[in-house]
Amino acid sequence: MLSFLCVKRIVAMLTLLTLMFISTSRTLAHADYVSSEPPANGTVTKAPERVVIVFSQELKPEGNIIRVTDARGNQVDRGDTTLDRNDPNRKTLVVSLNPGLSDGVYTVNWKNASIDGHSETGRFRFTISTGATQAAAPLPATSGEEAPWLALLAAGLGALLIGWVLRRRAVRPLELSASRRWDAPVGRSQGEIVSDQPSC
Ligand SMILES: [Cu+2]
Repeated sequence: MLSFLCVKRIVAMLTLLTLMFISTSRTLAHADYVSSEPPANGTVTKAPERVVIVFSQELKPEGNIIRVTDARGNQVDRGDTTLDRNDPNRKTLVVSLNPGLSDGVYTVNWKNASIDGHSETGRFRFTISTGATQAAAPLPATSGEEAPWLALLAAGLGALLIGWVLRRRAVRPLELSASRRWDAPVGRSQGEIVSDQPSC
């Protein structure tokens, strides 16, 4: 049976939890990066004409910027960052790029202005690789004198690594069982403490 005091406690607890939930969801509600085209850390095989970034929250029409630079730091976007008109939810930014960008790594820096007044910044990279770069990529063959030393060095390092891995494997089962043994009672005792408390 629930006493009057008990009901009061439950109501207070629920109110507190609700307030906590509301405050957390508010602070978490920024316009964060969700996805982009080209994707972050992705490689495209054709020079893109624009960079599109989707965020988690509606953005203001002003105060957003996407800046795209090449490996030397030169700006390659056209400075025309806008809300993407194709997105009725106003969560998408778009900027156009100089035509015919060459193969390489590009950096995207962005700053947005969320409808809630918050501003977030971030950056990511993408790579353009049309195949022209790949043809130039193969490393020059090592000379006949260097190769044996390199092979010996690699073999030595490999042996060391294998030895280390084998030793780790021999030790690990003990570590694991020990940690399991320690983990289980802790979890159980915490549960006991909670359930041992008088219900009100
Ligand atoms: Cu916010």
